[in-house]
Amino acid sequence: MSKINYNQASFLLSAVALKHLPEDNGNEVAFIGRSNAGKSSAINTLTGIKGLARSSKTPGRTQAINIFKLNDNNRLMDLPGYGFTKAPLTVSKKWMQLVNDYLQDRGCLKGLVLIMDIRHPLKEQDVKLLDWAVTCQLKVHILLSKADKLKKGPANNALLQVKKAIEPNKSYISVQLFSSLDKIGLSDLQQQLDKWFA
Ligand SMILES: Nc1nc2c(ncn2[C@@H]2O[C@H](COP(=O)(O)OP(=O)(O)OP(=O)(O)O)[C@@H](O)[C@H]2O)c(=O)[nH]1
Ligand SMILES: [Mg+2]
Repeated sequence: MSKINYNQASFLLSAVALKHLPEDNGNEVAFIGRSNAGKSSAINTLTGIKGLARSSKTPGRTQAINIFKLNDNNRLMDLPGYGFTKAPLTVSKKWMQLVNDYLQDRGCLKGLVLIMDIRHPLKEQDVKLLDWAVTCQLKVHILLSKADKLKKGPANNALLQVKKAIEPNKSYISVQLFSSLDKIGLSDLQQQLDKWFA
């Protein structure tokens, strides 16, 4: 059983600038990853609230930091799809700058949930983010999303590949299968977040 009632989540606010964020206290967990990877869908599945975070077939739909309150202390952050250009966390667009600033400055950020489409894991941008997180000693829990798109064998193979890749940094990085459609891995995700919010 999960300690936090994720189904009591509610929309708090949408921030397009750091000054719009709530005070930097309590705990935040941020969902990050490439556009269309399934971040907003994962938040909807985690909370069991359809349409809480807006999901879309159009990549780049989430262009602000959308914040969901779990209770007075704990928040979920839906970050804009990462555009990751050449430099690790240097991006041209204003809203990507927002993500960078958020990641660098946020004291109450307890961990990142990195969402990667299981069919396209560990793209250059994801690897850069992971390297950066390890350098900062920030914990990352990876969801290999849309696991329903693969049969069991290939899905477990993909999981094994990613496990191998993160092995040297396993004190900071963990990984699991996930599907917002089939709810694969939902309780594992809740348990991970319970730890970060504890
Ligand atoms: N089959 C399947 N489709 C999924 C799953 N999760 C998300 N999708 C679909 O993938 C598309 C993108 O999902 P979103 O949750 O909007 O992705 P996002 O990462 O929030 O995208 P941006 O906000 O644009 O960065 C939508 O069409 C979803 O319905 C899943 O577990 N299985
Ligand atoms: Mg989204």
